[in-house]
Amino acid sequence: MVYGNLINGEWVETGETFNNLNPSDTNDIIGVYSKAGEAEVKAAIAAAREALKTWQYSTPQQRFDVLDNAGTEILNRKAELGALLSREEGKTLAEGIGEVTRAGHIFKYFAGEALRAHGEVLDSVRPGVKVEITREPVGVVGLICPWNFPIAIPAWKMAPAIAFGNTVVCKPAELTPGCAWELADILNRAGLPKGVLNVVFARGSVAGPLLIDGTDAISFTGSVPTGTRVRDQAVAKGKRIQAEMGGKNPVIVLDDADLNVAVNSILNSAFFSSGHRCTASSRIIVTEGIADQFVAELAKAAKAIKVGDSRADGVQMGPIASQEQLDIARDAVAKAREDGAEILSGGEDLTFGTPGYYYAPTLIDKTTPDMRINKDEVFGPVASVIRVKDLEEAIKVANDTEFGLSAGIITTSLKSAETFKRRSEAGMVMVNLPTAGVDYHVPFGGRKASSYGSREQGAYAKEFYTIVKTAYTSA
Ligand code: UN1
Repeated sequence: MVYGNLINGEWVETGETFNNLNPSDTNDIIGVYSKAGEAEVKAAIAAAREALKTWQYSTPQQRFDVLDNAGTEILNRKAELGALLSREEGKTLAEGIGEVTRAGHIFKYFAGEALRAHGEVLDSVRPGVKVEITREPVGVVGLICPWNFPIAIPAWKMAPAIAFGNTVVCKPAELTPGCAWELADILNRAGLPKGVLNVVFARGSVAGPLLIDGTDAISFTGSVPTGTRVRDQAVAKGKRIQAEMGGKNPVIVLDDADLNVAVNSILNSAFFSSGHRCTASSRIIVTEGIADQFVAELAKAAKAIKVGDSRADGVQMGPIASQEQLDIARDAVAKAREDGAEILSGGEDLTFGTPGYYYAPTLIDKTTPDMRINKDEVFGPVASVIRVKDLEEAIKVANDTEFGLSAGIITTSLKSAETFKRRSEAGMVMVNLPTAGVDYHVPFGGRKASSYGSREQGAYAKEFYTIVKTAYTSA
């Protein structure tokens, strides 16, 4: 069977295919997918444009029902979909099931959001005149999704788009088409009229320009270079754009930190999911008093992480998702070595009897803020330690980056935590928690080069997926 592209409610095949490979064992072909070209992307945009004519006036009940049905099916199938996710992306089975659960909850949340009141009514400054502020759909939205959250990210873009009456053309990541296909199938059977959701497995270089041209808004999550290009092209054409890009997320560990909290939260956000999170902790900024003890404990814990086939029992970290990402991790570690840093754990490939992209959780010590390892995003299981004198220096180093997505502090001092929350230049700040692993009902997004446009998720999603109308009535 070849998995097709969803265009106008039909599964469309093109003759050209690509394979979905398991990064734990590249001999394992998970599925064969039909590659969309220019004609299919254009057809998908046309179908979405046509469907918008009626879907924009659909009732909240219709939208609720579709999203609620989809959420229910996703939650019912979480073990099966979680296994698919783990097999195609490489995160562990538990992480895969967790992500599918999150996707199910996102659909349930936005089902409710379709019913909630989003407008306002005011008296005009003129007598007898009423002002209504309503929110209308933006139109056809283009969703460009990354491979690292193959179900949650498409979910948190599709669900609000549909909840607010938009129609959609989604371009999933080429590396992880499996979950995107399942999501398309689930929504297609959940009661969506044809053309409201279209999913095309096209190359970014093909789909990107067509989506920017043909849609009314683009929601992008991915790398900084691609996101910046998409943003600039969209802005030049006057299109609404939101882009979630990279991070070089700092976490500060102060002398008064609870050592267990520090080790466990950094273990989680630096190494779990193989570091494939834009919210991953990558710069660990530690004050001198606790540095030696903390670094020794963290290195011990990093070495003890059980790496292996993503779906095997007891595995805590799966492979890296692709050869390209593996090369980026190797290269970043090589540069750190060249720059004089010290590798405390990992820094090498691992083998487990299958051809997979296995790399050891890598902790690098004796780094300085200006080293390349502290500037460039690795997007792999690699974190570096920067030692500092005090909170003041820690905050300065934490903010000394072009990025500003997530930032954390581990401390038992209320005063230090409050100071950090106020002065951090990140969009999301975490106290005594991992920098990754965010809730679905609150805004997600960063500052500086990490993000552009309005926030995703929670009630803030409506800022992107609706457009405001101000209506005056004199009766
Ligand atoms: C999380 O930390 O749970 O691509 C979510 C990413 C982010 C999502 C992170 N947009 O990694």
